[in-house]
Amino acid sequence: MTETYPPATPIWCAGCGHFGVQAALSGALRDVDVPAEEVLVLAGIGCSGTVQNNLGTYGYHALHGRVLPTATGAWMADPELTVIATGGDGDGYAIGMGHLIHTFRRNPSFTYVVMNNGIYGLTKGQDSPTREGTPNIDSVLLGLSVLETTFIARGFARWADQLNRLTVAALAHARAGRGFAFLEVLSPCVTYNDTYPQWEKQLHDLDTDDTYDPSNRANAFGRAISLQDEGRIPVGLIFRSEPSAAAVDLPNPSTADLHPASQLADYRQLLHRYQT
Ligand SMILES: Cc1ncc(C[n+]2csc(CCOP(=O)(O)OP(=O)(O)O)c2C)c(N)n1
Ligand code: SF4
Ligand SMILES: [Mg+2]
Repeated sequence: MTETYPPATPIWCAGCGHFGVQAALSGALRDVDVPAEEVLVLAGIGCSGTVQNNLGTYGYHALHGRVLPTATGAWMADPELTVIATGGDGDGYAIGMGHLIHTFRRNPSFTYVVMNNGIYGLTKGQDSPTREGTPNIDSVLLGLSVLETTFIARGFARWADQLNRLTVAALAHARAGRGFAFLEVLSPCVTYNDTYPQWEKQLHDLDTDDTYDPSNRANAFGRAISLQDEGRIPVGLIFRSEPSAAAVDLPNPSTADLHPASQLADYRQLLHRYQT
């Protein structure tokens, strides 16, 4: 018999942007109509990382910075599972940054939602690599620069309608096997770095811009850079394409023979060297 648990109550401060991300994820899971038992939400370490307790799906709290390799393994073991990796900017863009670049490159079909608040919220507000006023990283630009990427979007925790649409679009992209759906959410920390007022002034909504074509990588890159130069932050569906023919072909352990006789023979030979 399987024991089930009700979703936990969020432990975030009142007003934390992560509530908006949780609402968008719950709404998107209802919209794509996938049963909770076919969904695995993984999370990194941080205030953001507790989101996987609250959704009523399978959950996994990964080691700090290691949510992407863990999610990649889960998706490879069962490509039918709806896999959603989540986490903070500290988890994903500092200790986990190496994994982000290689996940962009490998383009596995799962969703990654990063809650960016410019700081390490859980450990009381140290600078993360996206903190304004420090030499900071823009992971949207980084994703656009890796030619295998197929889905890049950015939302804002307070713009619920757009965030719901982007979350549904990300899940649909990954569930259709079109690759890695990367969604960064600007998700302010009201306690240590309240960026709501500042970000609201800086946002530029590409979804309502008729001149913008999200299928053109070069234009997307150019537009993101020019907006950055103007002190603006692009939000919306920034880039979406089909996987390239040169996409990395990942081995699939769920369909591979894990016990081929030749490997066993090699292994025995190896062991024998240590016995003699
Ligand atoms: C290996 C390891 N190093 C450091 C920590 C301490 N730590 C806990 S949360 C965190 C960063 C959280 O920041 P972020 O991912 O941005 O999430 P937020 O709390 O801002 O949502 C750190 C460094 C840890 N738990 N494990
Ligand atoms: S400390 Fe900041 S990130 Fe953490 S729950 Fe509170 S508002 Fe959210
Ligand atoms: Mg953070």
